Amino acid sequence: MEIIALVGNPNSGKTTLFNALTGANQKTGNYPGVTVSRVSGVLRTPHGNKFELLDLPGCYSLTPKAPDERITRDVLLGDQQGSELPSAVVCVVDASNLERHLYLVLQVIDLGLPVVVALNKVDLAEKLGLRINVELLSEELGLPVVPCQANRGKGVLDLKHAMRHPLPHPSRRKWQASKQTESAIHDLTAKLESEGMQKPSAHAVHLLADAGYRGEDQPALDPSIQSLAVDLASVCAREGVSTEEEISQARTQWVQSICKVAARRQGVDAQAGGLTTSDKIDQVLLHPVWGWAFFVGLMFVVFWSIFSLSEYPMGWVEMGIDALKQGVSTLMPDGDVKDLVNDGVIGGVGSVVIFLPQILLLLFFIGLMETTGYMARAALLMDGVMSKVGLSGRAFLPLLSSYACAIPGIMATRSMDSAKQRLLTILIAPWMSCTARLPVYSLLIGMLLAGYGAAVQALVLGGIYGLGTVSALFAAWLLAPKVKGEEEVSHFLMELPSYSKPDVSFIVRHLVERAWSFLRKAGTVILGLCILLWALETYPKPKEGSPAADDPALALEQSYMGRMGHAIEPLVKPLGYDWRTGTALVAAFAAREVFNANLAISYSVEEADDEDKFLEQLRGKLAKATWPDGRKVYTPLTTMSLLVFFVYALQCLPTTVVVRRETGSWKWAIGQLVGMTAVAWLAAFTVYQVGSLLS
Ligand SMILES: Nc1nc2c(ncn2[C@@H]2O[C@H](COP(=O)(O)OP(=O)(O)OP(=O)(O)O)[C@@H](O)[C@H]2O)c(=O)[nH]1
Ligand SMILES: [Mg+2]
Repeated sequence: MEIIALVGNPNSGKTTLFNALTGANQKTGNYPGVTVSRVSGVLRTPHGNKFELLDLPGCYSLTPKAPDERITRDVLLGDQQGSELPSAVVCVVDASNLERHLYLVLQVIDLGLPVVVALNKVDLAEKLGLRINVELLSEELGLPVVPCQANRGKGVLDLKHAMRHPLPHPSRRKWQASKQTESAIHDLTAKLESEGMQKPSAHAVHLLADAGYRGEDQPALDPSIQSLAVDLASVCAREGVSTEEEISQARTQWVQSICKVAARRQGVDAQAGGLTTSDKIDQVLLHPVWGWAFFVGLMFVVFWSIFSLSEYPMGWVEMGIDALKQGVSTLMPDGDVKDLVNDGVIGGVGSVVIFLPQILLLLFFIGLMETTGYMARAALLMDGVMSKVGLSGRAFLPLLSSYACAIPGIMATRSMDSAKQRLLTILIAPWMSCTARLPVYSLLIGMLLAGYGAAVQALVLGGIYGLGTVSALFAAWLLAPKVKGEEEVSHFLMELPSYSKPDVSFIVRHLVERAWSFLRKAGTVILGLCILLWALETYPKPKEGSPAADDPALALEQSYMGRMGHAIEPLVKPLGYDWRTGTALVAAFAAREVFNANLAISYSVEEADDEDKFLEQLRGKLAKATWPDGRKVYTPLTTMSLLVFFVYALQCLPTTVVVRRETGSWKWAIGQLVGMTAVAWLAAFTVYQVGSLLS
């Protein structure tokens, strides 16, 4: 299938357009750097043509600074292994930022590929009073220009019409450089042609326009060609001409001259003194005092809602679980199968699923920040704090998405241009508490602070997230001198997108997807582990007539799990945990949520107050648990020690695998796993032991 690639500056709306053209539901967001890998889908035109459509990471130019931009360049130059050269490119241009975005269009034209320009965000341009003469622009560029508003689906059909066979002809190069540069382009083109290379002049221009490209290893290029390019560029340099500077200037001049005639500002001139709405909002939200006040207030609202707003949906889930338990109790005959269903399946899986509403609420707030454009502001606000510990403000967005899950957070570091900064960010990202920890935090905070209102619980939860974050920043500060790379933290230059209304329908679609994937995980991995854990805690069964036959607690101690638990008890006892908590902690290395499930299963033998609802029952059983000498296991100190353990422990195998892939070395991945787990143990130990001494 022929390939069409979507290319454009970050945040121009490529993924929104990709979703509209293919019916996919890829993640979009109102900040630069959302897409960090190549995603493909199928595009069908109204004429029956079928193409493979590629959504690519955004880039400002084809001279990549960050790993994600490199992906785009490699696709366009046909350098990516296993990928054919695209037959055409759709350049997505933000109409409200025409001048800057057209520069990339010129670069793509210079590659000799057929181009269609999607002039997106025309609504924003209109608000700014910008009038763009589409016909003139199309004539000057020598290619089709289709105005569209991707987030409303406007212009999508016209775009499909423009992408049918026969594809438009490639446009000609627009600019002219000095005699020296032109002659270098000419000589290099001749050499490439004699080598039988496709699109020789396009490659010649690219080699001379990008010193990095001709200087580094290119598997698709003959080294003799690269050395000729280096020689030609140095001949020019001796004559005082830098080929890359000259080509870049020639392109910029051409773009400026076109924008002068094709784009006109009407009415209020926003840039000449008048402030746009976004500017006015930013005067408050980026204010050194009010900006911070808003940020802290917002965080409080988020955590408060997790406890208060989620009450109702959690109540509904609870009712469902209770009804299921009731049904099983009355319908099934007593025996092992009933115990498995009640304690292992409903009890175990239920103790995880009940926290789904809280997870969705947190993701909803993250979605709001992402789609309105507030994320980019928060990143800017954080820049000052981050630079103090040797991190760039750029690290903020990957770290923020790690609160949802560390994996996309770590992937998002691909848009960071400094390798050192990127590695530091990857190393600390798992200390941003992810949603898989939320069920554990919530279960424990509910026990620790039973009887306190949502506001107090919110403050403690906020404190736990804060503990992870502050520790991560501190770790970055400690690690910064140990990681090789440039010392200077590069200045944070992030484009601030205009604010937009939250895209609630997108957020809701995304939440449904997340809820579905959570339930799938609960129904497969967690269910399987629950059954396994139940079996380990039920077998071997005590012999008839033995003391354990009449004492479920003793039977549990003699089970496989009981024996394993006792074996690891010396390791967890100094942290204040009994063997049951210890095994739950070990099981949580498979998936953090399994901690709840394992507690629910292993404490199911405790007496329950039948009046209570599911969650109160579980907390009630935990609260009743005692050591052999009668002391309570779940004292406030033990609970705090557990909370701290979960903040720091890296209990997530997929994260370790992704860290290995993104850093290219097991050294960092394993070092991170061992380091974080060791810190978790030490921190929990300190909390418990110091607390015990003081109390
Ligand atoms: N006002 C307006 N907003 C749009 C339009 N098209 C897309 N957006 C919004 O622009 C933001 C960026 O869209 P994305 O599709 O994520 O942009 P992208 O080019 O894929 O961005 P990166 O992946 O970061 O390079 C989102 O919040 C979209 O909802 C449009 O025509 N008008
Ligand atoms: Mg994108």
